[in-house]
Amino acid sequence: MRLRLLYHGHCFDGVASAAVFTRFYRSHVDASADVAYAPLLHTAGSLFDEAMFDGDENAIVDFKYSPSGRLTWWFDHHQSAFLSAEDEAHFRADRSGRKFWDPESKSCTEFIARVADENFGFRDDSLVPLISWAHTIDGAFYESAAQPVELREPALQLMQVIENVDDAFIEWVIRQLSVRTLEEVATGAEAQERFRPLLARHRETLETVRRKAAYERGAVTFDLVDEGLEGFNKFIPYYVHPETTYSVAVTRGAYRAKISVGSNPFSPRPRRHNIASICERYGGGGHAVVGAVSFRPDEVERARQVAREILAELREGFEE
Ligand SMILES: [Mn+2]
Repeated sequence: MRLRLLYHGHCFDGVASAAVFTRFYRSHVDASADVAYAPLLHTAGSLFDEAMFDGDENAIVDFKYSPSGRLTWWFDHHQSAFLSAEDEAHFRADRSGRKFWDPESKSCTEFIARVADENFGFRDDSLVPLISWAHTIDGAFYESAAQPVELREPALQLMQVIENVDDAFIEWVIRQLSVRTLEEVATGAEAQERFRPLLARHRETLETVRRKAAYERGAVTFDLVDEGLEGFNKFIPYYVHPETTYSVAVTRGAYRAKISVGSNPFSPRPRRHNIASICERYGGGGHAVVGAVSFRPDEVERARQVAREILAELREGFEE
């Protein structure tokens, strides 16, 4: 039997979900199943192509629902799991007992493990560290800003690898995690040799942000346009300025200029603004705690102006 398993690509929770589902499937459905993996990404336009569902069974984990009649298993925990009201109605009418959604779960990995245990009697205690790290990473339940910036734990090193390497290696990681422990895979030579150059690049970015970031009245800001740095670990601003409540950064990549607005989960002062609402006013969006506004790559000056306006709003009424 051939299982096609589609997972959220370049995401620790997506990879861990694929590994946990593989173990469950081999234990509960077919021990000798031939599993073919493929990543799914949030792209503009249609997300699914019927040809993706080419297995005898087809599963999606940690990604949006598809009403395809060929889809046999589905697990997701995202609030926005349905592309349309029709898709949601299709899911709610499903009686297969193999499609599951829980937007309250902090990670899809723990959701799959819970359903596999409660509904199908499957348990594998060697998966506990993988499930626990998926919860910490996907829910951003870090103990400090230092933890995701210093990347000392092997699980976080593997997260960095998963977010930055090609799909072929990610598939290798999933296959390993479906037969070995997280510790073995994360500390193994294959993952570590890929982690080292990523760590060097991450540390360079950290030093650049440290040099450029300026803190004033509850908000830190920096501009990485001239450095050509398109992205940064979102905890870096709170690591270099632990006193800040907010962070506002301007970056430019090949396809867009971007303002990233965030709030420090370890801030000494409470967040007083809904960041999504502010970003929406400028055509962007996000969540209450983090958001972004995108511009064309040639609109850097406009992006900088909007960033100044957002900063002024976040600093308004600041009290020492
Ligand atoms: Mn997830």
